[in-house]
This record gives sequence, structure tokens and C-alpha cells, in this order.
Amino acid sequence: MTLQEKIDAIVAAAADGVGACGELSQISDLKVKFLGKSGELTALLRGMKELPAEERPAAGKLVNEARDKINALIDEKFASLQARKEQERLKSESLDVTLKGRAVARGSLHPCTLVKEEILSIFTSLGFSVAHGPEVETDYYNFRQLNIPKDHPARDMQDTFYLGNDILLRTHTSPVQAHVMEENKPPIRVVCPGKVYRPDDDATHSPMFQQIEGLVIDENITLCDLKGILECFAKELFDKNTKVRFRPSYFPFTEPSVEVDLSCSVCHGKGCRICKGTGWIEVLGAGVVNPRVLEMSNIDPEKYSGFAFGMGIERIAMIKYGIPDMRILFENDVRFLRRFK
Ligand code: 2NM
Repeated sequence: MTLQEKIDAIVAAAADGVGACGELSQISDLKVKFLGKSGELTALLRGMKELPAEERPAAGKLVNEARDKINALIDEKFASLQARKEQERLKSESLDVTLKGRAVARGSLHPCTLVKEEILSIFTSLGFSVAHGPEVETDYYNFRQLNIPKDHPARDMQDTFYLGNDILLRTHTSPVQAHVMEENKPPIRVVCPGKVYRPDDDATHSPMFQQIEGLVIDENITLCDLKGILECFAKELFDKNTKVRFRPSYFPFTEPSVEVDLSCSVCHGKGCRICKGTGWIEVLGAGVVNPRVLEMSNIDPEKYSGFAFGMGIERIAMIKYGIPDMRILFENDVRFLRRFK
């Protein structure tokens, strides 16, 4: 067999091999078989040493041409298998853009959050700023600075979770106001929302609930200013015909102290299930800040006076939305929560 015939046979075998190849993974086998170190073409090249020197260049040229041809055949096959694979991938990943989309489930705000934000926006529109403070407090800020010394009977009114000797979970947001009074000079107009803790648990009490307390301190502040602000607040939160009624009460941090009733927004004073037939609903506690509290906060009670008030957010949400049992607000049953979208 001449060299040319041998080469033609190798090229023909490579063309057959390439023709039979149907998988990308077989391409490297083809390369090894026809172009690799132990391939037939390499054997031919090695055999050149035995040829007379003058025949070597022509023979070398033939072998090189054959190698280029086989390389081209393999590259072409590789490209076509690659293209086929890409087509298959595109086909398997194709999207039916006419399919209906899935609706994203949107969340909504908890009724207590809605009520809290509404109350804060009423007070900020009246010129109040908003202050926050820690839920873990000292006995000093939660009680003593608010004129509730140790062994004071008012401590029985507010049973307390103690975390240590003088460390406790705040029973009201008044300690935030104690910090505000200590750190600011009058005039002070502030509302303090937040979680508070007391060991009660029944249909109208939860061991954790939320309060908003307000505080105003300036020259010549009286109980009349308190009533005016609360009337304005009640008319905004319920309706413009809402009436405000004060009844005498007792808090150690205010003197005089009042319970604040609002005319029932459901029956407008006629008497119904919500107001238990009285036409009035008890919504807040309030009063004129006790001069001893001002004194302990380094505010001169001869020059300044103030009023303060406090309300429970859950209680107001229950009144506003007619919720009979406070526990519903803490169960997070989505059937209930969806009603507030
Ligand atoms: C209430 C009722 C009455 C109150 C008093 C103070 C402070 F810090 F000025 F002493 N803050 N909040 C207060 C007064 C709270 O909640 C039923």
C-alpha cells in the first residue's frame, strides 16, 4: 500500500467514526483514536524516520493535510452536536407565556397596628411628638419616679413581672415619659406607644398588651386643656358627635385623676350591647400630673403644670371593630385578620 492509500484509509475510517458519532461525550474518544499518541496517523509520522530524507517533506505534508482534515471533521461534528443539544435545552425550558399567573398573597396590618397608627397620627397632627423606650425597666422609672414608692398600695393595682431585684417588665409606658421629662425642658408634648406587661389573663386582659400614653407640660396647663385635647381626639377617632365625660378616679401620678368615658359610637348614647346599656364607654385614664412627679423629674412645679393620659390599644380596637374577646387579637387566625385588608 502506498502512503497515500494508507492515509486515505485512515481518513475514510475517521469519516465513518465521525458519521457514527451521536453523542458529545464520544468526541474526545474520536480525537484520541484518530489523532492521539497511539493513533494510526501518529504511527505514520513516526515511520517517516525510515524514509529517505528527500521523500520526507512531501510525506509529512500528506500526513499534516490528513490530520487537518480529520480535525475539521471532528470540529464540525462537535459544533453540530452542540447546536442540537442547545436546541433540546431551549425546547425543554420553553415557557407558555399564555398561562395565567399566580396571584401573590399580600399581607395586611394587624387591627391593633391600624388603631395605633390612627391614634398616633391624630396626636402628631395636634403637635405631639412620638417617643419610645425600653420594655425592660428599673423599679425606679416604672414606679418611684412616678410617685409610686415601694409598699404603695397602687403596686397591687399593677401586678408586676419582676426579672430581678429592681428590674422588671414595664407595667405601663409612663416610664418612657419619665425619661422624656428628665431629658427635656418644657414645653413637652409627647405620646408614647408600646407593649406593656401585667400578669392578668382573661377575656378582657392579656399578659402583654399595648398602650399609648400622652403627656403635655407647659405653663398654665389645666384639666380644661386635657378635656379639649381628648374631645378633639375622640371626635377624630370615632365620629364628630362623640361626647367626653370625666368621672373622678385615682392614680398616684396624677392629681386630680379621672376616668374618661366616650359616648357610645354604636348607639350614640341610647344604650346597646357594646356600652352595656349605659350609653358610655370607659376608654382612658387621665389627670393633672402630680407636682411630686414634676419635682422628681427636675421640673419646677411652681412654674409648670401638665396633664397626662393613658389608653389600651387592644381595648380601643375591640370597641372600634366590635370584637367581644381580646384573645382573638392574639390568636393570629388569618380568617379574622383578613377582615382588616
Ligand atoms: C394613665 C392615667 C393617668 C400618666 C401619667 C404619666 C406621667 F409620666 F406623667 F406621670 N404618664 N402617664 C397617666 C396618667 C397614665 O393611664 C391610664
